[in-house]
Amino acid sequence: MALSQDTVQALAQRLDDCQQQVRDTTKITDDQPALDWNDAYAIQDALLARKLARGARLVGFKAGLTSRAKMQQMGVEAPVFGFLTDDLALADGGALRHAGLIHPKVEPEIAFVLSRPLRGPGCHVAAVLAATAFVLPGIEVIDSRYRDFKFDLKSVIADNTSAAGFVVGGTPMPVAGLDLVNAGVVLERNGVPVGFGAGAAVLGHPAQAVAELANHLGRHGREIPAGCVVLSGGITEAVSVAAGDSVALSVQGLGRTSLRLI
Ligand code: 0L1
Ligand code: MG
Repeated sequence: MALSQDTVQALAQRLDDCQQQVRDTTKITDDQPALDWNDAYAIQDALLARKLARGARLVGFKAGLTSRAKMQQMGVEAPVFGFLTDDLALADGGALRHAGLIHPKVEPEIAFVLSRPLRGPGCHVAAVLAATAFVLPGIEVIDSRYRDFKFDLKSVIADNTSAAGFVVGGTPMPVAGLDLVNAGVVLERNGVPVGFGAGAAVLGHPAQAVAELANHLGRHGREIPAGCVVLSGGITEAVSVAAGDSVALSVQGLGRTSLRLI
């Protein structure tokens, strides 16, 4: 690691304050160009520790930047991983205050819920499918704390990969018999389709993103616990949303979920 513990804590506080006070900041690598990958995840861990200390519960994980569309949109080339706490979870059809967010966007995703823990290294698609209780449609709300969504990979990892909210719904389905590669996905904003894709957009198979998450956590001696929700990554580019918008996601074979911005 290149940063001291004090600097890691100070950067976590800066990002946490931005989220709580609904204001943006410049990317942290501008001030800390030596920041390395371990520092980036250490800042994310410190952010999680701050939230847990306030009473939040860890309920899942997310993979981000897992599709070519997202990688091109953000000008990066590798997936990133973050955490989901209970304060980010919305009820299906639920409402999120736009004024509590900086510049939110939504992403259509396939969510996995595990029946048993998964631990890397060596995790692969078949192991993920064998450990999956069910999959269901998920809409992720992202809200980078960085000005104009301008960041590099290390800065976005520190910022918990822009996580700001999520909803899952539809029909939870066991994976046996499902074709998650060819499953069609339609994202609607105010009833108008704004994003189309298929599961294959996520690393060829959305379970691949879950396997890479398990391998990432495994490198740090951790696992994905049973019962956790895992968002496998945006299938299309992220779509900006404004107050008053409603967003719905349909995934072939898995039904529909939605949220509103108020
Ligand atoms: O979930 C995601 O793909 C977001 C990863 C972070 C980059 C972004 O803010 O779009
Ligand atoms: Mg996402």
